[in-house]
Amino acid sequence: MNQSESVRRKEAVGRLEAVVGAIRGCERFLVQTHNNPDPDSIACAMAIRHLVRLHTGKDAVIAFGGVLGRSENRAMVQHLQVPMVPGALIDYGAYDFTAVCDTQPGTNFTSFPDGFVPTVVIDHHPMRPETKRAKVAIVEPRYGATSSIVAEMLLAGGVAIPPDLATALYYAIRAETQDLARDSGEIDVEVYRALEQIADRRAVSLIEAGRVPREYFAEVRAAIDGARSYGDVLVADLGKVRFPDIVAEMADFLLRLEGARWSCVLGEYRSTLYVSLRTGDPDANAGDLIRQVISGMGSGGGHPSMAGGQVPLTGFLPEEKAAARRTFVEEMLRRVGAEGATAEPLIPESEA
Ligand SMILES: [Mn+2]
Repeated sequence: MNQSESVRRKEAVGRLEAVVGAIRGCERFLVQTHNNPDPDSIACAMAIRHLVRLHTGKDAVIAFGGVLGRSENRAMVQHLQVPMVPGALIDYGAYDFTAVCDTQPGTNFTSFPDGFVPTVVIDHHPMRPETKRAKVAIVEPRYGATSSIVAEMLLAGGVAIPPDLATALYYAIRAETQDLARDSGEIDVEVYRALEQIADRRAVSLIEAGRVPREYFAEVRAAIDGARSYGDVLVADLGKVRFPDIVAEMADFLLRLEGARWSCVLGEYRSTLYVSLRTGDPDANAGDLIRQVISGMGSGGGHPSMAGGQVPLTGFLPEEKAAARRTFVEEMLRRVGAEGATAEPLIPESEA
């Protein structure tokens, strides 16, 4: 082990001790994912729940906001038997320990009541001022996944990782970083390799092959039919969607187009406009870009190559909703230098 490795290991053990210290002496435990939870958020919540059980013998409730939409995520929860409770059913005042995973307070991206201060925050997005009020704040934007942060803590502290938890963390890092290809670093690779030894690879393949309903294909078609290229920027508005995660999924899908530098997908779900940005440009920063574009409209953030945001549309007339969508797209195109480019359908009429 070289010097920087041993420093890192000490830091990871320190984080573990801080979380365990916060757990000790508490009675009622709640772990919160972000809204419309993804594998990274779910796996991190499972890890905290595991630590709670290990140190107190008690069970922690895992709460989530929004919907568990994407088929892979539903398959993950089903195969790994993760008990998840809708945030609307939670009395947040009834817990003396709360942890939030893969997001931070003040993001509008959890089912926490306004101004709620969790005991522990674990996240890999840029630090937010509200997070400083938490007793334990572990915010490490250098990590490709929040699951890498917790997995490193468990591994460094010699905590045995049961196969279901290892599978969840492994799958989470895999999904979040597109198999270590996106926004990931040395530590992600290291913990991924370690988890690979314990994870149930068959369960991973079952999760990845999660079945989708017929409507899913209609949404894929809407993305393809609606996609317009503005030079090397691809934009698709899905209109109303069955669940919000499809917006991010289609942004990944469309970025596969040869020569595309950016993809941007919009979709409306329950009076909220969801937007996702992806880029393959190593000099660009999708997270910074979305924050600039969405400021004054809603909230958003993310990582160098992937980012997302929400714009509340409650009470908007149809034309006001259309104007919000247009403003977002125009401002985004302007900031990536594609203003004035003519819109071309992804598939020309003659081939459709
Ligand atoms: Mn994440």
